[in-house]
Amino acid sequence: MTQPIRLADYTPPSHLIERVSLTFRLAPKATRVLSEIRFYPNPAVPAQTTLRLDGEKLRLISVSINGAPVAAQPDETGLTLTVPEAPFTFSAEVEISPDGNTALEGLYMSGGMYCTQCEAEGFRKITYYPDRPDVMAPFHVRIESDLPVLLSNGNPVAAGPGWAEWDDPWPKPAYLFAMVAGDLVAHPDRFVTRSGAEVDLNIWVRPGDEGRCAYAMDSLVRSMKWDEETYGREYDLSVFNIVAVDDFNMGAMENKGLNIFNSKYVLALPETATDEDFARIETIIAHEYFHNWTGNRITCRDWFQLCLKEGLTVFRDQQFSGDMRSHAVKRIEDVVKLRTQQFPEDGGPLAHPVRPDSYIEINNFYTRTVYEKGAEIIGMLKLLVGDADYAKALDLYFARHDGQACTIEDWLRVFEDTTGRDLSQFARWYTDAGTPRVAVSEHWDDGRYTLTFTQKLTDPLTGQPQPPKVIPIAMGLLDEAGAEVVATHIVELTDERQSVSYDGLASRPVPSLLRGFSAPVILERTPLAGEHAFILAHDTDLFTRWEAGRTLASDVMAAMVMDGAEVSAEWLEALAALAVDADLDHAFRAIALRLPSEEDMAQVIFERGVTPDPDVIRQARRAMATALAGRLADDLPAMAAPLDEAWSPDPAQAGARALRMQALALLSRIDGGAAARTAFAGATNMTEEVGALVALLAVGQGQKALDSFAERWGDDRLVMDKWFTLGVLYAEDPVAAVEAMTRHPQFDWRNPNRFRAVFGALPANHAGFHRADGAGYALLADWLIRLDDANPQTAARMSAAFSNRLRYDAGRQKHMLAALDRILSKAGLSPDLAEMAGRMATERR
Ligand code: B3K
Ligand code: ZN
Repeated sequence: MTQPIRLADYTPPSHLIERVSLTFRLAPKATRVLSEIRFYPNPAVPAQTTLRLDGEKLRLISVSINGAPVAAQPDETGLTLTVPEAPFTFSAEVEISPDGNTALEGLYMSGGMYCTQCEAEGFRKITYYPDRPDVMAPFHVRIESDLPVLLSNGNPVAAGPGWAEWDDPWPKPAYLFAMVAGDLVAHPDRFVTRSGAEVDLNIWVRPGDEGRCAYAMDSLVRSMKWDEETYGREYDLSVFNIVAVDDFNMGAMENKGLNIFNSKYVLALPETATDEDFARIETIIAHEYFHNWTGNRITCRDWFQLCLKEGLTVFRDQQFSGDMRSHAVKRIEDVVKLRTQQFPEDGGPLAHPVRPDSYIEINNFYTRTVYEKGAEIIGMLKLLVGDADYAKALDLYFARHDGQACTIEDWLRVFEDTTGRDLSQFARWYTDAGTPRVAVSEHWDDGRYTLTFTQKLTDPLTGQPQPPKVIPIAMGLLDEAGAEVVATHIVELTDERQSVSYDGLASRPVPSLLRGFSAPVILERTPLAGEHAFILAHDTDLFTRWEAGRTLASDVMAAMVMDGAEVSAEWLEALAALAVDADLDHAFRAIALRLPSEEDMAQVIFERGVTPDPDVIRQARRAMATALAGRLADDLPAMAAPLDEAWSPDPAQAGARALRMQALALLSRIDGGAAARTAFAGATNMTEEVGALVALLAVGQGQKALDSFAERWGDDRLVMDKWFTLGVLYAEDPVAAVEAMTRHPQFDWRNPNRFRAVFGALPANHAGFHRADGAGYALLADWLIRLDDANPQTAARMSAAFSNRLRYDAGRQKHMLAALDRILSKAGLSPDLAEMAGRMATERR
């Protein structure tokens, strides 16, 4: 087993780099990479005469030091050299085969173009180098190829027939290196920074796709402007290039001046992309752009500090999307994602601190915890210090650390220096894994209302108790008429048990707790009868209103599943009132009408000490939807009627469409799918087309529509990914559906988008994946084993579907464990998948 890397073992680099010069002679099977690297001894450490360079899967042609050839013997992971004590120039020539690179890390080919992905440790598959983020250098790159478009980081300096040169003046770690060569066309634009610098913007795509870039470009321009206005950050090169590629392991990559994107997050037209796709494009474009400062100008000292750039950049993209759209709805969406994905991660075998202290494969730590919980920590910090000090601290962060590779300690010190606060207790959010639980009890006594909060913190992996954290609880109090008697304020919890009292109240108030989800915790509180419905109807905070509706729905579903209860009339009335409340924003009504997912319900029921039965959950959820549709029967036809405006990506219109699609889905529960069939036939954009299709599929009426969808969109790769997903997600038997999909002529399992379309949908079909006979688990294991040979990173990431094993009954657990054991016994298993499957298989209650 590969040995873990530990944060405690960090040592600074022996050598630093003054500048790097690279030449690429591109050929699919035999690309030559020539490097010239000017090293100097790191003044911060004792002088050393040994230099270790990382390098993997490279054919070494030659090495020289200061022009003199040296006989160097590489091993599996790199090269050790004896070097002078003074500065020296290291030169090497290596050969690599981008064509055979199916792992999509390093230099690889996608659809006839060359492209790169270096984060986290892909540069070592391009040439020998100290491939660690704390070694930063300016890069000069020459590309030789007959392909018409040759791109790298920084500014273009010169080009001729068959070659181009680029220069990136900003010192950067190798993980931000990028190079692209291909037959590409640009969707161009221009941006003038607030200090007057002109920037050429280009989105590069394959010929034919240039008409689908307008929304991504518009998002980029808005992001650039927003970062100037909100954080005072300007762009710092004369060009900013984005390239869309079809084969990509994740969403996108923030390489300096040359972002590389999964084409799914660039290309969009109303006919081919849903409103959700548009929103995701906006967010991801912003996220990668924002990395220019939070990630690139200020980077991480080592990969344990990944949340330094990711948590902060996610927080920034969430702020941006909130500013562009509705803050409340954005917050609700983010919290749903956090609770569905991050909370279970933080309570299961894959739990780790936001700043982990060890890893085997760093790619396995690009997790919800590092990203989304990392962003929650920034949000809490901002609430605790206030907006003005947050802005000051950020200014200090940029001024103090520009050009450096930093740690979480550096980040927190900036806030301590700005505010004078001691953040040592707050720092536990970075070092301690697990979702805190906060039990709330209350006492009413003649005008005095007291709330007592008790923190319950346990290490999810060891079961040991943890010391209390700093937890900001945003709250207010309402009177019985729904008027706010105490406005929103922050109660800062620091002790294990802490009380807060409010005096002089005329009557017992209703508390509105954790407004805006001010901390990523689980509140444990027994509400008084009718309280959720009251908050849902009256609270001034939209998040808390939604939360009350969500809790009410979970309670109803749990009672149906656990005690065979009926759909509750209280819930129906409360939700129906909200559904037709014209004072509320459409997007909010749409999201409030969404029922908790089957997966969410499995977790809720498990937490109540009962083993979830996926089939029973599915039945209960359907019964609730049908009852809600019945209650709203008179209103649904009008709510589901087409919009009479020309399509626009505008958030208000997208919100109206979302509500319409919710209504259509409910309507199909009671009209046999009639309205959805009409909507599908008449759809003029992808949101309506998919929305109507989903409404039909969810009631078992969608097969014909699904077939006609494939006929219509057979030539469109991104749209066909949706078809592959929907065919599995809504199948009564997704195992059979997946088997059929994998035999489809367009099923290309090496393409991560296509693989994810099918095998991401399988576990998302909760009752189907968790079939009692284990066939869902076995099928996923078969394909992960196959994918692992080609693409370990994506195989490892998708294996997390097995992480909730202990939630289920003994039979399912046995089948899941068998699937994991089969993965673990595969000959030649990658360290990536071995680490993930190993952690999941060894989990004990
Ligand atoms: N920084 C990249 C993620 C790289 C993942 C490497 N396995 C994208 C992002 O977070 O912006
Ligand atoms: Zn990022």
